[in-house]
Amino acid sequence: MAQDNSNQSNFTLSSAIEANFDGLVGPTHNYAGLSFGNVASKSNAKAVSNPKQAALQGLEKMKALSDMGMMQGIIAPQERPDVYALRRIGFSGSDSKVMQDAYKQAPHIFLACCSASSMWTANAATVSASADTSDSRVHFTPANLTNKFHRAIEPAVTGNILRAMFADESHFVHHQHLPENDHFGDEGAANHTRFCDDYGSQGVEFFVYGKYAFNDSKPAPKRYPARQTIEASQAIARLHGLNADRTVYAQQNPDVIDQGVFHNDVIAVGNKNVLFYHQQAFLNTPSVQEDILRAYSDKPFHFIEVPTAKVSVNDAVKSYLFNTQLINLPNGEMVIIAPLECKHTPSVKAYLDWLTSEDTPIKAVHYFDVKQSMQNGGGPACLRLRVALNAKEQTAVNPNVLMTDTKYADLRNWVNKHYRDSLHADDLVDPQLLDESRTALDELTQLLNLGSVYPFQKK
Ligand code: SUG
Repeated sequence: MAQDNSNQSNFTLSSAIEANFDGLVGPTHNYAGLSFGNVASKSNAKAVSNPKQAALQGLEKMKALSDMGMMQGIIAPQERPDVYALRRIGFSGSDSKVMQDAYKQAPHIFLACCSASSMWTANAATVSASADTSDSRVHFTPANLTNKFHRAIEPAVTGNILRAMFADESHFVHHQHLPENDHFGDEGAANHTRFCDDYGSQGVEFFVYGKYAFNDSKPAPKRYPARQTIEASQAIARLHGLNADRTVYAQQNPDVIDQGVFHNDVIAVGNKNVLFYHQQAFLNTPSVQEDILRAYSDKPFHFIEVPTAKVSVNDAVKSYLFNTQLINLPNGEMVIIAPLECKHTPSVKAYLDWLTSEDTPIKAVHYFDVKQSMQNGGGPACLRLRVALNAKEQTAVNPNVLMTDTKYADLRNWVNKHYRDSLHADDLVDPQLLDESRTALDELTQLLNLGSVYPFQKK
């Protein structure tokens, strides 16, 4: 497979856009029930997965957005099983002995080290547009994902991959992830939204947190964990040099966290001057609206609130109505990229039909099958990291990570060549799977021209 330097994408360079960088599903995609508080992950624990189908479903969505004229990028998966994490906690010997011993002695830890969870790149990092930052560069901070062990092993390699994609220091700044402690629990862009008139002008950055790390008197969920702290959100805003007048913090409603809304992007999504959210999303909706309007200088803004009477929190979580991508097509039309589950949930389908037939900024819904990811609680919005880029920044992105017709064909071939079409938790201990994954990733780094980003390449 040759490197693709041609620009055959349907995306044409324009003044400023918001690009989507989707996580490519890794070869160990499986259902291990690792995410307490994430209903789908828990209820599909031990199901047999299909990594090949998962990766192809993700590629289909990327290609479709690229065909709509959107700038679409690809974020490489991580190396799994993570034998380095297992060595760090005392397993030793050959890679295969490390895996066998961990599987026998600490099966849950072993499974955590096998997760392909880096596919959900909304959790890869928080990204601030250059129009919002004090040094007029795009800032990236990988999420530390401290709440879940299987995710907390992602940030270092995420940082390597992002630096290889956005290497030009005159445009891009990469911070280290926040300190690895619940105090600074950070889940990245899943709890962050940007509002703007157009993608190139200064916007409002909106951070949603689940709890205060240091204030017991504030409300917090009782059943499931709040993964994001306000302390983490404030640290990101400081690191990125955001203007305090254009930064808004809002607390998620702890009651919906307790109903399975483990990230804000499961209950709200924003784009341009639109916030689409459920009536129960925030702890104090009137003050959220007031704060956004003030930061947005009282310019026209659309709050589209979905009432509980039309869509219950349960249906929203089941269908992932809000884990949709709200995007502006090159012709300016705002559309929703939704999972098929929205079409199959009657209350949600009825709501979306109503929404797009009324005089609202949202004009159409496009449905996609991303079921393999959905079964682990990851919808279309979880699978992508948004990066607003002006014209110069667009040309500074590593061109090999962008979707083109050739890249799509190459990646499909790559998946078909290296991925299994069935994987059960017991298969993960097969040393052959580690070899297969490393061979696949080594080839992928050439295809995406990433250099050496994985520990196995740095030996
Ligand atoms: O962190 N699921 C992921 C889903 C992440 C969704 N991302 C956003 N909402 N942005 C999580 O809970 C499940 C893995 C397993 O159980 O095998 C998992 O990690």
